[in-house]
Amino acid sequence: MTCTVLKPLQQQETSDETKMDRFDKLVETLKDILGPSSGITSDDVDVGDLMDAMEQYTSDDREWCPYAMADDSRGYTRNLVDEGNGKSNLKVVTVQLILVWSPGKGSPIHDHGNAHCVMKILRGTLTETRYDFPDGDRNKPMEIKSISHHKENAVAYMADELGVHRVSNEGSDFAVSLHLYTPPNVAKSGCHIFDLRSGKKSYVPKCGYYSRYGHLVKE
Ligand code: 2CO
Ligand code: FE2
Repeated sequence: MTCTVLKPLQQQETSDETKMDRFDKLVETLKDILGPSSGITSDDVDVGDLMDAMEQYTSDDREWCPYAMADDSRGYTRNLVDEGNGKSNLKVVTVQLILVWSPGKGSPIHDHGNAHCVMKILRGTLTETRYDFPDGDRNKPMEIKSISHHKENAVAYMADELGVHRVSNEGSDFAVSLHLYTPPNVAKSGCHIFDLRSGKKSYVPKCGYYSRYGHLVKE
């Protein structure tokens, strides 16, 4: 198995197929939990069940490494793990991504397209800074609402009701996280990013993927 996020010495081949399957099982479980959801609105999703399933998984880098493509020329890479159909309909109701965060870098301040975002830290620590949605008419710096440090194996939730956020990796090595979005509005229609100093909002029509199912696409 090749893995770009870990240094060669940190990589270990494993012949333990049961262990190798645990991450993929989590991805399937998360998709199954969303089975009865309509996929049209985000109202009928039990976020608690999704968070519980993520809590129960203990990160093992050998399991998720094939998806985790690192590129320190970028703030972070977005790697598609699953575009899921719920078990009871054929509509895509969720997208699961592995994000690889370059040391000392982070995302712009962004919204989440009126969808649920559940995130689990697979490696390292991520810093999340939340802000209120800026008042559209006023040109003024965005105010920090909270700063959290999410450690390895922690699970966090974000949605537009809670404001907007920036996620960054203040550590000295790559950090990795699993993100589930439902409905997959950002994948379909993009998101907005916000300027810290003015609160000015810009539309980003496509939040591309760096890899899909373990294959580089560098969108
Ligand atoms: N929402 C960001 C993205 O999908 C990652 S920050 O965590 O919500 O690119
Ligand atoms: Fe986000």
